[in-house]
Amino acid sequence: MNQDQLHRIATAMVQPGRGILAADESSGTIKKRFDAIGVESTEDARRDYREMLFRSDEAMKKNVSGVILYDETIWQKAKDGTPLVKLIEAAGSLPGIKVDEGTQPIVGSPNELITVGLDKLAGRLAKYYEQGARFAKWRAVIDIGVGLPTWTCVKLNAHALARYAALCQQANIVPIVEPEVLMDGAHDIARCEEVSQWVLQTVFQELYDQRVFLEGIVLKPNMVIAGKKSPVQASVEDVARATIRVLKRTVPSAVPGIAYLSGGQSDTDATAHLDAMNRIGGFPWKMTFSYGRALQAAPQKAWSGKEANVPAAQKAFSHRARMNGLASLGQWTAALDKAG
Ligand code: 5MM
Repeated sequence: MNQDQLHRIATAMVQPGRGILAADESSGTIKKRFDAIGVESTEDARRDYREMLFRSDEAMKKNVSGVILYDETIWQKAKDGTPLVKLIEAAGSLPGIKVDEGTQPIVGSPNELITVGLDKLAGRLAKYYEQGARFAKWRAVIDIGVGLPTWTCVKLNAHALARYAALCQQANIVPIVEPEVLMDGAHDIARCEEVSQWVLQTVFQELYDQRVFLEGIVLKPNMVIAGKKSPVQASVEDVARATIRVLKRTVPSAVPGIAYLSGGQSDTDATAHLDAMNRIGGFPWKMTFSYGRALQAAPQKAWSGKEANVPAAQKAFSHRARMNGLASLGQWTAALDKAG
């Protein structure tokens, strides 16, 4: 393991003003996104769409530190034959790869999910490194509900995340550790805070037990937020304060940075929350974005599968990337966002 390299890459991923584009939708998820804009999800359409994003010079050069790819994309070539990975590198951004293989019901707690993909992971990581991947991502999904999550779910997922992280570092790949507490339920912000704290504390205990080099990871957590169906939604400041409080209680300061998922928040909510946290400040890590939906919803709509719409889609993507870049510095304003 090259600890210097791992630390350098992890630090570059969370450098000020930049964050991560999560473009690692698996085939089922990208089909859902394309269905919403009336585009058939063929291999070529997925390539055209992602090529459009990676050729968005302004966003990629100024605000995107890294891109999380799906297995299909890391081997794909642009229309002119350039590997998509090379487009990302040429923009000064780092290619990364989602290495989990989705989820399965937990034996003994079938309403909860365990993320799978550890078998043969070491071999896959070596191939991804050769192809240019310098970081990876593994997402654990934790649902809040009546009697959920169970300790079984929290413990199993934390163990798998740490095992994945250790294998990544052995391959000189920075692991993004993503334990996502879902915002799908009707729970209030206090319940999300309680569960997020439990999950993060368990994840860091497992990382410690498995001797993961903390200076060479990036944490990708949910923000502490009320469930979508909760009648009581917290203010931007309450979300920011609760999220910082939980992270301060659970995340060692050796970790270089935190790159949040957006989790189904609106584009501007995700930006406003990140901005509010960075305005509060007083924490030891960089805080930035690793958004999928909150970066891509606008460009997807603008693109709608038409070549003629590429400039408009790139403009929409660059705008969201710039707004989130500002939020990572605590310099975003709603007025700037509206001005487009
Ligand atoms: C882009 O979405 C990612 C892939 O999800 P699937 O494996 O279900 O296709 C997802 O893991 C993503 O990286 C994170 O959840 C963050 O994305 P959001 O949309 O929550 O910001």
